[in-house]
Amino acid sequence: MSEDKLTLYNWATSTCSQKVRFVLAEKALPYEDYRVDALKSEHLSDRYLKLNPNGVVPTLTHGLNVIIDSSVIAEYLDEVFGDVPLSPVDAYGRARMRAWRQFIDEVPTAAIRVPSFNGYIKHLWANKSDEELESLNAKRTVRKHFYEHLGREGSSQGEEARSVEMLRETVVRMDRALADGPWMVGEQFTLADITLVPTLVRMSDIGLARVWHDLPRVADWLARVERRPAFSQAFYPGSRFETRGTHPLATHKSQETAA
Ligand SMILES: N[C@@H](CCC(=O)N[C@@H](CS)C(=O)NCC(=O)O)C(=O)O
Repeated sequence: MSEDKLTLYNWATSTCSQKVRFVLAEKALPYEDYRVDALKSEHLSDRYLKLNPNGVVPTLTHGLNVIIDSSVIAEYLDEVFGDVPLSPVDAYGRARMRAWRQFIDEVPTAAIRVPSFNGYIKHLWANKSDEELESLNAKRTVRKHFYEHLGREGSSQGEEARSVEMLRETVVRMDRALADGPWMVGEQFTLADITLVPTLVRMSDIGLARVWHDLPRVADWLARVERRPAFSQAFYPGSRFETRGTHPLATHKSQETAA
């Protein structure tokens, strides 16, 4: 194995994977795009769990190094491949960027799972027997109780409403920050912007763009993000829930990608 080779274990529609693919594309880094087969629960296989004990995508390998957690991967890539910097040079700027990362990981990233699961993912469970579901859950590590709670029915309407409330809180904060833009922490396009993109794209794809209907700065930010060349590389055809005729969890063979 080449010492410097980058491999991203991911799947097309995973928001956390989209974040890392966006970083790789901004930096024009070539990597092997290993598509984990979600429909076969490859992320819960013994082999994958050795790489990522959380049983989630993405995972990055860089030579022999294994890096997990999309925000950590994003920062790792920015530190190691600094030619196209995605973090402010000053400590205060970096602190503001990281405060966004913390908020995004805790609030909207968790919130968006609820309508995503209810609307698009739970139908995958319909044809599985109770035994199959139980044996899948038995292999889960950090997500075991989350999926046990969702069961076959998904979240209640109340939980869904609370998630939308948290997504609204997110875009209101974005709007405030963008008043001093053009980007989330000022002049520079940073990881704070990239970390928000998959959530807003997912919201847009599942009919939640109305949540920012009165916040034109957020709409304008998203339009500018979508015009960046990295956007279409991270969100290639088949990687969005809106893509008609393509299964949301469609997977393809592992392939070499020049990001
Ligand atoms: N904190 C992790 C979360 C990753 C995560 O939740 N990945 C989802 C896809 S976006 C996943 O693999 N889910 C698998 C499952 O729920 O079974 C990260 O940021 O990488």
